[in-house]
Amino acid sequence: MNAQLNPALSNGDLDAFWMPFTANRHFKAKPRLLSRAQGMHYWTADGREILDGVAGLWCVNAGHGRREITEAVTKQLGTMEFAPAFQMGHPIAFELANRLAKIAPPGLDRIFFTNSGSESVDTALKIAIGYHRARGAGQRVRLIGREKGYHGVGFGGMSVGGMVNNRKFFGSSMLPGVDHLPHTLDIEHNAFSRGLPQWGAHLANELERLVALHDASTIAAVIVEPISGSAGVVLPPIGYLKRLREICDRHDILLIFDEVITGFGRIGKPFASQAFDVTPDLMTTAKGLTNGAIPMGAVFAHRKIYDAFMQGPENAIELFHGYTYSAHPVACAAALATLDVYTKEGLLTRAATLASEWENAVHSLRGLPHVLDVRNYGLIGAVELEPRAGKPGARGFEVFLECFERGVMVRQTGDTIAMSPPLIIESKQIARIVETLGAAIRDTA
Ligand code: PXG
Repeated sequence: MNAQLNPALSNGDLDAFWMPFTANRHFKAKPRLLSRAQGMHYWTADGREILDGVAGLWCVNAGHGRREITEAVTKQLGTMEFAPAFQMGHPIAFELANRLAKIAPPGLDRIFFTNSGSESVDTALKIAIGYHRARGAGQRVRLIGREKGYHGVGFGGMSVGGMVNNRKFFGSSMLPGVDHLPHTLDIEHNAFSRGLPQWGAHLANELERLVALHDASTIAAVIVEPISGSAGVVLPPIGYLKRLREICDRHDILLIFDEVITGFGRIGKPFASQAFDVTPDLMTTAKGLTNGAIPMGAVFAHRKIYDAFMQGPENAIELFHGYTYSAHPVACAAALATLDVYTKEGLLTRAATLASEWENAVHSLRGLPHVLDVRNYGLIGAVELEPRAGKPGARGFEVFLECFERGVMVRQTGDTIAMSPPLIIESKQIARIVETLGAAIRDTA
């Protein structure tokens, strides 16, 4: 089977790679190998064209094979492949931070570089705790996440995260002192909402309950995704994020938005905080920062947070944190070229112009067998399917496989199918994704 899909691989060749978040045995028995990509498409190892309905993994926002990014990376590799960022610097790291500061939400103009979303999250959590300590409130160490939240796979991100499978296998090896808000997915009240759901802003008041339980003086930060992606696209009810912001302000708690998925144009503004008009104190990003071409993440910190650290002797390190590859020159080059592409092609706002067409398209799936809910915002869409009796996730996986067979790549989490195409998508491709998904749902019914 393997050899048939890719003549370059014999059966045993698939054994060594322990694949992440993958059903390894199922995959290796029937692999789906991608070997080339351009624009809106992948090509499989056996030459089939696949329309990319998920921008790789929510990251290739400008589409695949962007010449400008390839050239910038190649040039940087030829000029200086690596330079340390600990007690040393290189110009394009500063140039990139300045460029990012210009598109950042108000005040979030101090940028810390990482290599992934998980690292961005753990960095932001550490900065939040360090910030309070620097201000003489070292007892504020408690972190609040949310059910169904996904904040990567580091111990910090896992602890504040709220997806059960990502937690339950790792025993009690969680950060202490973490609590969770309830999630905002409520199909009973909000099924088939177009855009943000009406019902549920009051769920933010649960933060007051946690403050009453733990006392504000012990809480460092609240972290939420403005829109949860991994959990199957969970939208914030109208007014919910504003209310979280107000409660955090009232109690001097930092608000962290995890914009690893929503950042860089996914919902029609550079960042979701701008689309929703709610400004966090810290913002985590990755993915679209380099169009997925080179791993990189960035934490955007409010200037007041940076300034709080800038005290003590001038020759002392202010934040004992960083990665060998923080501000890696090749990643910086990729990010700068990516920002150029986004700017030149208006991609940071293009999702806003496509949003209503996208909304109509995905909501056309309402009424198909087993469709319990359809959710959308910007260029994000999700279809929630009724689980097969006693087999949660089985229907979702079948629909995902059927779409792939039919030449469209979507994402599956449990029985939810998520879509987040490159922001360069054209109308006929929107139609193709939705028609294919509809056919797959009908055929697997
Ligand atoms: N925060 C959020 C909100 C994310 O969506 C991470 C942190 C972690 O990023 P890294 O770069 O460490 O993976 C993510 C990652 C999916 C899917 O299927 C989503 C992610 C990763 C893989 C799959 O929806 N998001």
